Amino acid sequence: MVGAPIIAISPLTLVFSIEGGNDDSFFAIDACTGQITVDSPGLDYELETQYMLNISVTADGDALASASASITINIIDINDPPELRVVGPAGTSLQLQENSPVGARAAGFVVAFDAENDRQVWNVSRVDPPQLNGAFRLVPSSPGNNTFAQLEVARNLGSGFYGLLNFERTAAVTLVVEAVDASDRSVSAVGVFNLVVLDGPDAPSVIADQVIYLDEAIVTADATVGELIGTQISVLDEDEENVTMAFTGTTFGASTVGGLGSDGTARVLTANDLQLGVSAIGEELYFRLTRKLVLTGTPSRVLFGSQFALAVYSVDLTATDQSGATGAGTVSVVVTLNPSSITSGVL
Ligand SMILES: [Ca+2]
Ligand SMILES: [Ca+2]
Ligand SMILES: [Ca+2]
Ligand SMILES: [Ca+2]
Repeated sequence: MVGAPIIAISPLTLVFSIEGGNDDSFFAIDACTGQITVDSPGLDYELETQYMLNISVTADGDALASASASITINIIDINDPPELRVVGPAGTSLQLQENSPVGARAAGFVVAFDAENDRQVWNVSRVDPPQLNGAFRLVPSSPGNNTFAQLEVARNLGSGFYGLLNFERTAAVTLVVEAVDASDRSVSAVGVFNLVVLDGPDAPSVIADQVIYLDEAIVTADATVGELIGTQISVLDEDEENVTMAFTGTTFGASTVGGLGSDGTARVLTANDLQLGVSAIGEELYFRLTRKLVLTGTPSRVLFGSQFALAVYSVDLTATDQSGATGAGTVSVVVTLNPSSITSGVL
């Protein structure tokens, strides 16, 4: 409804019509009551603030008994929500390098086209995959810029195999973005946009929580340098580079359980007791111990998981790829009781 009905006074039946000023057909008039109404959408204060309609009223269909009046319709401005879209380096997606650190910004902009140039409070309200929820924030591209925002890494997402912003695992991310008018929180807009994760170098990752089991019968026998012993150690380089691996220190310390020393003290494991050799090359690398650890004395025996352990060591490893990127990790080396050494009363 636009204003009150047009008033015309006559004892005869009156017929109202719009004769001019309605070029875009935004308005209609009720022929009987003279009530003007909006007839089609698209009224926009930013495009046209005022319309002048020429209204005619005719008595009983008698064209000679008619009058006309010019009616002014003022369009009242309201606060429009912004139109959101992405302007990216290659179209409508943002782009961000995998393994990006906190504060890194994606290429491209989220743009808020707002009729009133209102300041927007930006919010990344949802991310898919969900493990990236809370990973990003949107910030104005420059201080005071109400139109252009950039996506920024908000927290440490890690890198390599365990990284959350990981091209090899999730190259496409979906963002649900909200822009709320800073001065009127009831006015807001939501957009759904794509973030393309770009491939970058990955440091090698020593797979976590690995346990290397060495049988007592092997480690107590004479050493044969170069012989592969124990279960494998897995390292993964997502770029499929070759990786070399080394012990991080020369001494790994004492066993956390039991002991291997003849004097009853826990035997300290050193890098001389073990060596690392490659047993396979590919995206996933397997290293195995290649030298024997010689046990002396009568060790104590402790239950480790489902097996009896003579000793449990924590061994730090450093993996280095062809680009020189390094990854650190720790594996447990467990010397397990060989069943043949079980005699009654020993345990
Ligand atoms: Ca606005
Ligand atoms: Ca990766
Ligand atoms: Ca990569
Ligand atoms: Ca690499």
